[in-house]
Amino acid sequence: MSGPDRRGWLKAAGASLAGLWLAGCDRLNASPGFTRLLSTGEDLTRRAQRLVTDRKALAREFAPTDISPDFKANGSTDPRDPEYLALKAAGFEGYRLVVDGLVERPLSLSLAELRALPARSQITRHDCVEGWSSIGKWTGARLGPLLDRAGLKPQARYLVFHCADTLDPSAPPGEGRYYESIDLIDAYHPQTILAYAMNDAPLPVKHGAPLRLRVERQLGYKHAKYVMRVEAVDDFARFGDGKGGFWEDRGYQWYAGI
Ligand SMILES: Nc1nc2c(c(=O)[nH]1)N[C@H]1C(S)=C(S)[C@@H](COP(=O)(O)O)O[C@H]1N2
Ligand SMILES: [Mo]
Repeated sequence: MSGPDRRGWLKAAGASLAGLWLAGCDRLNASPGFTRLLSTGEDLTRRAQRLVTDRKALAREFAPTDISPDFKANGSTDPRDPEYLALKAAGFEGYRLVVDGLVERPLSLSLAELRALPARSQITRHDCVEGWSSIGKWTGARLGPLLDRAGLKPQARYLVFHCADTLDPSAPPGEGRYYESIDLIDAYHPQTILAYAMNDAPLPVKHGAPLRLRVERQLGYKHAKYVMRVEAVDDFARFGDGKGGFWEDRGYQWYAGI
């Protein structure tokens, strides 16, 4: 806002609105200060609303004909961790998604139970920080209703996704596992799902079988594959190096909005 404009606004704002009201609508409308007051108020409201609603806007969705014939796989594509190999060998029969931490009712869900939850399908573009993009169709359980089933405690602020794969082989045994975290705005975004299907087929191993996160308003590294456990926390400082994710601990931004 320029200097004179700002002074005009302050003057108008300082004037008694009751007095202006009594002066009559015609004169009000004719008053440049009042018109300015209204439009400035509108500007501010619009800008404040954008700050809130931008995080809630939907990611673009595409048509079936846009689906990439060869969706690239990245990072871990064939985990060698023994627990994962055992689950895979049994066709993920024994797989359970654990939902715990700051929840009223911890959950342990089979794939059949996950498939029975409120679901969503979407055709979206995956953007990797490395500069490539692919379009795919994802189907999965909506994270919001799943969290409601577990009942988040009031202190819960983030969700930490614990994955089955070790991506950093140089890390000490038991460390170097992939993990990620998101806040509750993204958790309750309508396109945030735990996907068990890709392009109308069960999720392939290279894309995160049996379950991976889709958090469509953020870059690829936020989309945790091989998700074993969702933990509700008040703070993610105690995980890994404390930055909220495998790649965040190695310098990437925690919030990777697109
Ligand atoms: N568990 C796990 N999740 C992961 C990764 C990983 O290595 N391990 N790589 C991330 C990165 S950088 C990208 S771009 C996407 C790749 O998903 P895709 O293999 O389905 O393309 O997964 C993300 N999630
Ligand atoms: Mo990525």
